[in-house]
Amino acid sequence: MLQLFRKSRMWRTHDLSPSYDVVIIGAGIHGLATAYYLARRGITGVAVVDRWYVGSGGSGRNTAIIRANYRTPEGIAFYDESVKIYEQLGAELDYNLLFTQHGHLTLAHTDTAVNGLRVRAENNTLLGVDSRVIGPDEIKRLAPAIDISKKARYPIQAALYHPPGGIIRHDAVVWGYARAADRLGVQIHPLTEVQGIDVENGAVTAVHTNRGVIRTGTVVNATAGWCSTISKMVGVDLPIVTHPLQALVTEPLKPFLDPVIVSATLHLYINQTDRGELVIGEEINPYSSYSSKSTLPFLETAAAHTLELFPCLKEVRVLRQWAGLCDMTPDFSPIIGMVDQVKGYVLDVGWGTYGFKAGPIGGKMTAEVVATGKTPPLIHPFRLSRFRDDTLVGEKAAAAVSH
Ligand code: PYC
Repeated sequence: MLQLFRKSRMWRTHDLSPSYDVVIIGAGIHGLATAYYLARRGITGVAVVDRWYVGSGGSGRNTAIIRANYRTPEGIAFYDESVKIYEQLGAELDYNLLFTQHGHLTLAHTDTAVNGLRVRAENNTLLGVDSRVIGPDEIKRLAPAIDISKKARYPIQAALYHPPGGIIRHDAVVWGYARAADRLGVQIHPLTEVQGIDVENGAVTAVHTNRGVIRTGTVVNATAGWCSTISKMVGVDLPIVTHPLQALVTEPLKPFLDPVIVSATLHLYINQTDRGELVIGEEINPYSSYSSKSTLPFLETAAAHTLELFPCLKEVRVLRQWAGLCDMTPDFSPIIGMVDQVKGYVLDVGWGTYGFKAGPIGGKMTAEVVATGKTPPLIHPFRLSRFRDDTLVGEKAAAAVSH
């Protein structure tokens, strides 16, 4: 009986202890993955706190696209490691993550866009990531429903084909990490809002929450949307502007679309889940805001752009829309690692529109930083001080959205 109970539960609830070795703020994929990889290293005095429920932020509000076909060598190497972890994560967490690698197509509708895809294909190939430029006939073979006719407003000229790309069930990834971290001894505390962080003599000493004060020497900021607010609590300013990103899901259809389709010209991305629904997204809202309300203008443009690529979908009904918050950095790359100003304060933030695909490697690297006090070479390019050193990692143009 006890065995049945233990198997069916996801994670336990706990009273808040007065102290932990590590406090991770944010129970999304990055925070939970960090906790899991810390626990795998034997560091279990870990609390993950979140102002709301597990996966309530960006982790539950994205389009769950997994890929490594980035533009910069730093980005390609980093996201490729994440894809490799995703490939065996379901087995490792013993959880069905519905990960399908049916390929990813970034469409180009102009000569300039084709040139951009060629650069990405070259960089990807040099770093061992499977990615190549293909023409309209091959695009049609991979996605038979797509309109490749010359009559289109923006006829499709080519695509970057990335066979390992795909989609995953985002909630399952979050729950899988949470359950595995819990089983290794991590405490997960939803409804625990951080209200202040004490810094004494240049080092973190305590976290104030609505449920009490926690003494700790290490705080990981793994939040999205609120990362600047949390960072201000320790006096560290982040070069981040927060924008909403909207998406929608349609009624389920019979399987007709294998690869993820992305169009930078139309600022559109579309994929079909294993449940048959189409998940469709557009560009970030063009203004900074903390609103997670979805809007009619988004629905109108997303529907119009979808029909430009897939006229056959004109009768399909939309089930729901949502919005998430994206923390955009000036170079469209994340900020990970320790900061010079405050000892014991670690960042895993600035994930813009690309945080979910990076969750496993982001968490693994953040755990390594916390456990060793050293910066692994893979994330050295993404340190906060790059904005001071002028060594930015420009990833804009690596997606259909601000990236
Ligand atoms: O980078 O693949 C991506 C992406 C899709 C939606 C937002 N970002």
